[in-house]
Amino acid sequence: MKAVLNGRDAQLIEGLTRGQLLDALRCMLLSRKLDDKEIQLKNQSQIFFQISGAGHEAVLVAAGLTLRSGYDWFYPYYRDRALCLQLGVAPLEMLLAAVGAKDDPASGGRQMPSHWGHTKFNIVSGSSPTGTQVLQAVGSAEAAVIYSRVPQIPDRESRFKDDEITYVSLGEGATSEGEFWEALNAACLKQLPVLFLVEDNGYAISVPVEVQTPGGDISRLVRSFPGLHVDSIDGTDFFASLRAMRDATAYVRARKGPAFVHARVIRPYSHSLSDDEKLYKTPAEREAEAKRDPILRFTEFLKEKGIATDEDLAALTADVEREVNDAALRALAAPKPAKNTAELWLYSPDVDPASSAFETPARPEGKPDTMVSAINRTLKDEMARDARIVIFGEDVADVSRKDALPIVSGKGGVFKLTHGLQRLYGDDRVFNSPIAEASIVGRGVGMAVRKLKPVVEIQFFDYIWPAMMQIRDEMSMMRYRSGNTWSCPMVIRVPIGGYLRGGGPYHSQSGESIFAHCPGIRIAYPSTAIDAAGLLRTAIRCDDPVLFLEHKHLYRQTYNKGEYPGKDFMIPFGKASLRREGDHVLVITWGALVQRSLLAAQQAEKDHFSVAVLDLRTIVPYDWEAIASHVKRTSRVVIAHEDQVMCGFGAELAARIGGELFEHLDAPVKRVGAKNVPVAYNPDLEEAILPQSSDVLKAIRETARY
Ligand SMILES: Cc1ncc(C[n+]2csc(CCOP(=O)(O)OP(=O)(O)O)c2C)c(N)n1
Repeated sequence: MKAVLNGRDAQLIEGLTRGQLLDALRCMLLSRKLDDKEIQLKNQSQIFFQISGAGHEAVLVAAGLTLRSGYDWFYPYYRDRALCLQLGVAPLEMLLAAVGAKDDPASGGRQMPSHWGHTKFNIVSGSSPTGTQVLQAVGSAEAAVIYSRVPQIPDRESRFKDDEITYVSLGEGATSEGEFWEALNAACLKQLPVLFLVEDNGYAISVPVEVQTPGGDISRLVRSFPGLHVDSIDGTDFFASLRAMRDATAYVRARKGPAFVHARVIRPYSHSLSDDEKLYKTPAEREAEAKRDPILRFTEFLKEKGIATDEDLAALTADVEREVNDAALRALAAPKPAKNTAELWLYSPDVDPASSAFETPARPEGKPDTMVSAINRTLKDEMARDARIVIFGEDVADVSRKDALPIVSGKGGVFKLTHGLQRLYGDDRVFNSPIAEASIVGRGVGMAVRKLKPVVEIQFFDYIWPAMMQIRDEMSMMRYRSGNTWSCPMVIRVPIGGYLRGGGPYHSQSGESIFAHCPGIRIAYPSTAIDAAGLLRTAIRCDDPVLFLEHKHLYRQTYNKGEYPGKDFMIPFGKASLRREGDHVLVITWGALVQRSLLAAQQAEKDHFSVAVLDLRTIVPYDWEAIASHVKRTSRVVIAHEDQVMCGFGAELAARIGGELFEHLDAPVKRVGAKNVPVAYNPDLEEAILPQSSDVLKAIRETARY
């Protein structure tokens, strides 16, 4: 701000100087002109997608003026071009995204334009599902609180600010997503420093707000959330927006709780260039909308107040057009990503969990103990080593009501895997979450982006599905879609599988192949206590998202017990373990089928068939080298897993063995797995549905005799 203001320069409006007001207008114009330029380029087939921020500019510039770039954290919606400009993203950078350029800072040509991302300004990579960003923003806000409360984290000062805010925006349509409500729930439960901005342009593609929201007013619905600051404004009015943003940010910065601003805006252009709004909006409606155009309103205001003349405005517009045209020319000439880079950055390029760095010797201690004990001890030791590790999920804490902690022994998970961790490490690092699986994973993603190390628990594999969007579209893709600028290394521990005699369809499910089909996730599936310890430590110390599958039936068996292998023991991913030597048939297996295959192999020996049993231990990556070398030796293969045969992971292995090792085979590859039905409750039915040792034995015999 100028020290001495003269004449019209002296007029301060809402605390803004003439120069600041003209800058605000410039940003709005720049945003609109960039949209117009992209529309032109799309019509010329020079770019491949366009979605505009038109009509949203006033509230977004107001947000940008209020929030702090590179200090606060941002999860912007795809309409937030004006905000991102205000935060410092250059027009050229936006157009680099539009042309899919190699140097597009948001994604390196991997994600559609207007899916913002910029590490310099704390703008976290955006995806396309409407609503997933909201839970991640809550996780980001939660990370700030955790950093502030856990002094043991060595570099925490550089990772958070005491009064920072995480901003997240979404459309009114996206508030219909369940994840939005899970996010509000979590934010209000913990009074987190998050600012929700709903940009309500009245339509979600062609669906009007009254079909999304009962009563057509989202702010009315959220007013009863305790501690939530709620404001409802005309988001086409720059000054109303500025006041609302200032109030909301002051509330959040003062750590009074989360804030919610509902801004009614317009959408003067169609939803995207793939849409034609004339098909569902009447001409009268479109005309009424045009009259509320925020740029028009702001310009009129500046003229009325004598802040800008027509000449000033013409000069400003010409200047913006020049900037946009120059940027477009440069973007069109920018290098594109080379085709041979298409597979880069699925995983960390720096830390390879399959490498020898993760092969450390066991230093066994104590008596042989169960898989439960091995996992619990590994978590304990890892939490002591790395204060960034946070554990949350349903029932994972010892006790949420802290007063009871000295009196009761604590829950620590329905299978007791996390027992005692809260007592040791406190409830900032180990805590219960609401029953909301998307929330568990989505918040984990937000925390991992902020460089905490979430090790979350989904209580049963059967209930992982609400989190599927966060797993498949977010956790697995964060690194890839952002061109390796953002990542979310975290661990999801999940009890899986059946053989419970009474588990029924909803406590017995398998389904690792579904997740193996999501590029970007590692999957571990140990069958012994020692492997569980070694693989879990690798999962925690590596730099990728890991799905860690723990078989419930294997938790407390005696046959897979082991001595705790020490606090630095790791097993690299993608290294199978040969559980039994054999020359005639190879059984490839994992999880609960390892023991069943070993029993079958013992039986087969009575028929003089020598059977090798190979435990894969990790599904992604899997040990192709070991498979190939044993197949070449035995020439006969059985693949045995608990999951259904139909589309089970065995299908992938069988196809690859058939495709790449055909000349080494003396028999067709046989698969053993569950029948293609859910796992029924009645133990006899369960036995008939899940693969048994006798099924593996039959397959071994048929393969050996083929
Ligand atoms: C989970 C999900 N479902 C559907 C879509 C397809 N889709 C993209 S934008 C959109 C409408 C979103 O409306 P709203 O949140 O009101 O934002 P607006 O586009 O109006 O700004 C839909 C249905 C999507 N991207 N994600």
